[in-house]
Formats: sequence, C-alpha cells, structure tokens
Amino acid sequence: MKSRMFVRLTTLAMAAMIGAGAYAQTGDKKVTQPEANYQAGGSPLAAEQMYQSSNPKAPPMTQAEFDVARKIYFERCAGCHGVLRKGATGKPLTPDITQTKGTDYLKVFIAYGSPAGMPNWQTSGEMSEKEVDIMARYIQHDAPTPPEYSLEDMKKTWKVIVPPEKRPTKKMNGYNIENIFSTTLRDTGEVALIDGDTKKIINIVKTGYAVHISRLSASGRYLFVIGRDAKVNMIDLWMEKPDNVAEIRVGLEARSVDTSKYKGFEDKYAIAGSYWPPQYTIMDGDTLEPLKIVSTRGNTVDKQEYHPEPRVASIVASHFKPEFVVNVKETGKTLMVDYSDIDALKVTEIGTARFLHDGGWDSSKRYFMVAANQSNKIAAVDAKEGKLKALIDVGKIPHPGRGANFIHPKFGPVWATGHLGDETISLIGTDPEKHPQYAFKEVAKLQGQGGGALFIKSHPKSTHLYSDTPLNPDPKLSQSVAVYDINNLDKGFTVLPIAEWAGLKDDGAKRVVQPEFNKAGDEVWFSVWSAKDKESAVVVVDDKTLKLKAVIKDPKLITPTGHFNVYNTQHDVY
Ligand code: DHE
Repeated sequence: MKSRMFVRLTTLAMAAMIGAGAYAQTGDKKVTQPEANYQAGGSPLAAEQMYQSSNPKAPPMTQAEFDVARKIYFERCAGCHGVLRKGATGKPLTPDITQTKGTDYLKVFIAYGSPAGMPNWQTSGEMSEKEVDIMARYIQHDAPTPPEYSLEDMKKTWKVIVPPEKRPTKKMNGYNIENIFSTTLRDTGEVALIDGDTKKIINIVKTGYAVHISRLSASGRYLFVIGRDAKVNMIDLWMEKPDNVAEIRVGLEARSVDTSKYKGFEDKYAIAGSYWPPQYTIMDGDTLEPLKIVSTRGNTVDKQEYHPEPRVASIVASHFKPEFVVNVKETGKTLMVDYSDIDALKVTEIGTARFLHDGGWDSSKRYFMVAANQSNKIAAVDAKEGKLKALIDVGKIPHPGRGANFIHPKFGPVWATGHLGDETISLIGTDPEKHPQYAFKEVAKLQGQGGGALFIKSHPKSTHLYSDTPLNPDPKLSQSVAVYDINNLDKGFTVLPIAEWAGLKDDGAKRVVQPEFNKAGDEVWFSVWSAKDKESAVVVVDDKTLKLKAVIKDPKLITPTGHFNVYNTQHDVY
C-alpha cells in the first residue's frame, strides 16, 4: 500500500513537471484518449530496415529488446513524437533530453501518462511492465533512421498495368460514373467501387494498405488513391470493369494525393505527399511515372528552427493557377507549387501555422481553408493572390475533412469545421465581397453532440449539415450523427442512429464515419466501421426526409472508412 502511494504521488508530480514543458509547441493542453489514439495511428515504418548507431551513454539493450521497442515505437508513438523523435504533436524524445531524465523517471511517465496528452500505456493495459521498461531504455538511444526514397527506388515499384495506348478510347461500361463511390476498405488494402444508383459493388480493387483518400482526375475518368504505405493506385473508370491501370510507391508512409486541374493541364500530372521521407512527388498523370521529387525539410514558421521531418499533410489542386497547394505539417507552411514548368519549378512559400492537417475549398474555390490542428486555428489561403488571407482561431483541434460550405441566413456563405477536442462546430464567413464584416472570422459556434468529430458535410442542393463523432468514447455518440437544419440552426440538431439502422449482427465498434452526398445531393452515405472480423456496412439516408433509404452489406465490405463520390470529389463539392 505504502509503495503504491509513493508511485502514485511520484507519478502525479512527474506528470505535472513533464507536462509543463511536454508540449512546448502546443501550449498547455489536455488531450482526451480518443485524440491521443487518433494521432498515434500505426505507422507502416515498423517493418522497414533502418540505420542504427549505438549510444554508449544509454542503458544497455539486447538486439531482441531493441527490435521489440522499435516495433512498438512505430506502431504507437511515431504519430505524435515523429519518426526521428524530434517532436511533432508530442514532445521531442532525443537522447540529450531523455538521458537526463533517466530510466526510472521515464518508466513512470510511460506507464501512467500525463495530463498533457501522453496516454497511460501500462495502466490502460496496452503495454506490459516489461514493455514499458524496454521503451524507457529505447528512447535514450539514438533514433533509428528509416532510409530515404529516391527516384530510382520509386521506379523499382512503378508498374503500368495497362499502358495508355491499350486503354479504352471511350467509356466501355454502362455505369453512371459520376455517381460511383470509392469506399476505403481500410484493413484489407482495397477500395470498393460502389454504383451510387443501384447500390451494388462494381469491383473491389487491390490498393496499398489503409487507403487514406480517393481523388479524381480533372476529367473524372481516373481515380487515384493513396495507402498509408505510400502506394498510389490509378483506376480507370472507363474500363468495362473499372480497375488499376498503374501503381507506384512514392515513399514509406503517406496520406495525400491529387491531380492537376488547371485549364490546359487537365489529367497531366498527379502529385503525392509523403510523411516519410518528408517530400512530395510529381508524376505523369497518365502512367504515374515519377518525374520530380521535392523535399520539405526546412525551418518552422514561428521559431524558424530547422525541422528534419516536416510531413506533407493535405494537397489540393488550384483552380486559379497551374498550382498544387501543398500543406506541410511540422513547419506550418503552405506551398503553392507551380507545375507549369516542372524543370524550373517555382514554389511560393506561405507561412501559415504549425501542424497543418486537413482542409477544403470555400464555395468560391478561391480560399483553401486548412486546419492547423494542434494550433487550434484555420488558415485561409488565397489561391488567387498566393497569400495568407487570415488565421482564424477556432475550437480545440479542428478536424474538417474537407469541411462543409453552405449559405447561412445571416452571415452569407460560410465554411464549417467540427473539432476533435471539443463539441463545437465553428462557422467561418467566406464572402469578402458581399459580407465583408463576417469574412474570415469565426461568426458562430454550434453545439454538437460531443468531441471526437472527424468529418462534416453539406451540399449546395441540401438544407442540412451533417457532423459525425466517430472518436467520441461514448458509443451512443460514435454510432450516430448530428444533423442541423441550415435555416434553423438555433433549433439545435437531430440525432440519426445510423449504426442502429445498419442492423449489424455483431457487437462491433460500429463507428459512423464520414457523411458523403451522392451526385444529385439528395442522399447521404455513411460508413459503419467495425473491426476486421466484425460485420460493417454503408448506410444511405434520404436527405429530404432524414429517413433510412438503404443499407449496403457484403462480406467483402470489411472496415469501410472514408468514401468519396466521383462527381463531388472531382468538382470539390462539399
Ligand atoms: Fe486521416 C484525411 C492524416 C487518422 C480517415 N488524414 C487526412 C488528411 C491527412 C490525414 C493529412 C488530408 C489528406 C488530403 O486531403 O490530401 N489521418 C491522418 C493522420 O496523420 C492520422 C491522425 C493518424 C494516422 O496515423 O493516420 C489520421 N484518418 C485517420 C483515421 O484514423 C481515419 C478515420 C481512418 C484511417 O484511414 O485510418 C482517417 N483521413 C481520413 C479520411 C480523410 C482523411 C476519410 C479524407 C477526408 C476527406 O473528406 O477528404
């Protein structure tokens, strides 16, 4: 009893001490378990060979212990602390810092966590006492460095499955291509192409692991997806049965892909951003041949310190210029990459705010609204002028996906984001011409169901706004969505019990993820995401009546997460 007391007090004292400086970059913040789990998503780097030097001042470890620790680190810790442990959304864990703390101190911290956001790995049962001891010693050694990834490395993985000259010259199927949905089957490394009209699966296409997003070429013919393992797949929707025509790996870990959309450059280039190595790659839009790799290593926007690992977060193609908008997380910079001459690449570097993540266009498609999530800000980037328009303070850890645009009865056109860290939805005015007094200000906060929100959606033809909360610890909230009547926002929200409507046979997690409209804007689709060995589904709601319209179930629909309607994704309708 006595010794338990001692440990507990020591833990709290330590947590307070470390907590104070722990998230120096992010300020004094409390992080809920879902947020921590979300950031700490597994990295595919765990399986990679790495360069390793031994540090004589660090406590000894056997090779077997080191291998265990490295695996745990990349599965649980790298998302927050960074591959090189130089600090990302979590604090730096380099040997100069960790060795001064010592093994005992670090063990307690890892076991019990901190109010600043470090999960309690041992007391939550996720790590054993032995694993905690191994981790405490591991982080006092130099961080293993994964290899770089060159043009030659990429070319070794590059496959043109159907060369352009052998592809159809016209659409060879009877599908209404614009209403196809590409649904990520996260844990099987596939996407399901679903016919939005008949709700039938057209094809299950092999991709990289845990596809993060789907994006369309300007013409709408090609669908591009990127896996967490940085594998890009290019799917031709004109084929009799749409399938892969090319693939490549652009690195070891990645999240974003897009294609050139500016007039005269339609379908010409694709671009993918990687987490590791920190770089972006411009590829041929017909074959995925890698053409140009650009590193994002550099100095942070605020303290102007060098950062060795600035990950590429969201990428989007500008409609105003032949430019890609590339958002770099750790340095807090938005790069306007002019692709009109990729041999003389011109990049306009716009300082925004640190920890850029996801975002989308306002309804005019001139302003890119990107969440600097751990800074609790939205940066509005003017794609016409190539300038930062505004940095807007919002709630805790904004997470818009691509956000939602609608006309507010009072404030005019607004763009909305939900938050991971609180229950609010922020509305930001986006019309500097007719509503200048509201433009690029947070004009209202709606009360949502709770924190743990990931995606929000509306449609020009709808009068509803949908917000999910899949990461809320309360299953009632994670398994339902909130819907607002845009013309009566003061009325609050209606709850739709999406997971219950799915009628799944297993008692799975049934997290309801990502509202997505069909092309006509009269249906909203949701994934009901359970574990790999449990039944999942896609639920379709009638947007006018808010009643259940269809449930799509199939043994092949395993772990559905994000889904993307072809027309809406191609034209940035959200
Ligand atoms: Fe995502 C978008 C990164 C966890 C599903 N996610 C994005 C984008 C980034 C990103 C940078 C923007 C891409 C773009 O627009 O070009 N996501 C990350 C992470 O780093 C994080 C926090 C942890 C991780 O290890 O990956 C993470 N994301 C998740 C999930 O846990 C989700 C729910 C399921 C999964 O795939 O693992 C998830 N993220 C999504 C989806 C989008 C997305 C569906 C696209 C939203 C859209 O509407 O465009």
